[in-house]
Amino acid sequence: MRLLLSFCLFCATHGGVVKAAEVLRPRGVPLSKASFYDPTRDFHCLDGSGTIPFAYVNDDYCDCQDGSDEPGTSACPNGFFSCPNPGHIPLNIPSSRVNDGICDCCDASDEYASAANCVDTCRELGRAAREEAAKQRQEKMKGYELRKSMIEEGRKRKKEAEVKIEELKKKREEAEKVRSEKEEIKKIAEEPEKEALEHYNAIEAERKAQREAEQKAKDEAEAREAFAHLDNDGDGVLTVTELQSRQTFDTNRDGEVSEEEAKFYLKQEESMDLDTFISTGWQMMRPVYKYDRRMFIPPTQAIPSEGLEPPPMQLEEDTEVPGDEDTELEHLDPELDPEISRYINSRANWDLMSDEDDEEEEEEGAEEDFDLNEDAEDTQNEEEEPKYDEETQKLVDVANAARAEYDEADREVRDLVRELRSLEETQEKEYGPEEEFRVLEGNCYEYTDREYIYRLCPFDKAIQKPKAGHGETRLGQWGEWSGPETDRYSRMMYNNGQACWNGPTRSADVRLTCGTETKLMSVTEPNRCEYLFIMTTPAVCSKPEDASGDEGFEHSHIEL
Ligand code: MAN
Repeated sequence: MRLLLSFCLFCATHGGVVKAAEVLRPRGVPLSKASFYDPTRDFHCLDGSGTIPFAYVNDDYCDCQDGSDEPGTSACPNGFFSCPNPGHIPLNIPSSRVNDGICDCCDASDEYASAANCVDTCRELGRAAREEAAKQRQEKMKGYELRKSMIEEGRKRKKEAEVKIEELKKKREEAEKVRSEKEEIKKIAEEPEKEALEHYNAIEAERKAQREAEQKAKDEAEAREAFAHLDNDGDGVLTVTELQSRQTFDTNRDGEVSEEEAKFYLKQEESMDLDTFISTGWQMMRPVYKYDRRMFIPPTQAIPSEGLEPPPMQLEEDTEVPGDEDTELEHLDPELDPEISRYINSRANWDLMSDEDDEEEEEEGAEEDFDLNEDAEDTQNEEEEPKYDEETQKLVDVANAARAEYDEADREVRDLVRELRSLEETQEKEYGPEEEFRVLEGNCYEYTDREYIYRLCPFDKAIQKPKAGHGETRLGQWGEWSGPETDRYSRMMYNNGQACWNGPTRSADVRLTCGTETKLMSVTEPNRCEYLFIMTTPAVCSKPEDASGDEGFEHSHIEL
């Protein structure tokens, strides 16, 4: 049985189409192994497990451990059958599929003894495959051509940047020179200015001290006068009773000055002597006293806030206080004088604090808080504003102009330094072995999935943005080329992105494949906060291999 089958198989194939250039081999043997099957010699199992007469090859009995003696039958469970597939690409299938009733080979060679009625479709399939391969080859070629122009453009930009750097360095040098000159001019202008200001400030300080002394004397005289006015019995001491005799101190406007109201102004004491009155008491009483005497003068000194309570409410303009002959109300019309107007408002505010029923006044006063300290500061600021004499002003103006020119020159240098640094940083980046990736810098590419918009700006950053809502998540900054040693420029790594909650900082791995367009094809997140970008770009297209070998399939494989 074994011999017969072997012989018949040999005979059957031997009768097939044979051409001079074709290699004869038993059924199921791939071209690459044809030389091991020589019908004139014994067959050596390919794994060295034994030697058998050649007639045992394809006799439907498994002799070799690796199944190499039965390439054309299903006798060995671990063997392989090679479909010659003339007109298309040869294919290896497990030998268990031989004659199993299913067409695996397009040339129907795997079903030579079954009832499957397989039809040879290799020529059509081969044609379609060749057409597809040609198309892909063309695309690759186009990509390769584009890559060449990217290289050209990249090299051009590199040169331009080099030239620009040289230019900027020169400009920076010149700008630094100008800045030094301006600095010198500034120093020269500031010298006399400094001297003049020192001198001027000394005079000013002296004048100010004099003014203050005069003001102090004036205030004191005013305080003495008021004290004399309030000290009914002229005994040199203000008492509760004396203050109670003045409507001025009727804080709650109930028609009389209570002991409590009077004591407020006496700092909770029974009486106050002239010295205490001058140093502190007058400051408290002055606003109400002045107002009621219609001699409002805006306060110039801060009143200690400690114990400051609402002053009296008596606002009627026609209130007559005995001895109020010296009225100056005419030039203190609240309509015309903002200070007095503010003071009146403040009175209204104090009214509010002591009389919550008075709603009308509440509205008026709520807008503004009267702050005597603030007032005092305002006055001080006004006083401090330097106004120079003509000579000093001239020197200040010259120095200001010199300072402005120096600042301008300094800004110029700093701008140039910044521009230079950014260009030099660019030059330090690696744009591929032939500068082919340089043109990608400055562009950004987007990919949108169900939830996010991803943006990749090569050599800069990778970003994730939710489609709904706003705010961006930084997935990474340009890091390095990270492809394998043999293909380093096939992967880019962007790292140090935003920290992932309870995880690592985000990072993006960008895989580059050949395409006629630079385009993001997909973005996924295979591990939490680790993103995988697939991008096509002509920059990685290599020259397609010669396609002439494609036609060779048709006559490459003939069975024995
Ligand atoms: C955001 C996005 C996601 C990421 C989670 C991690 O929702 O950046 O891609 O997986 O944060 O918490």
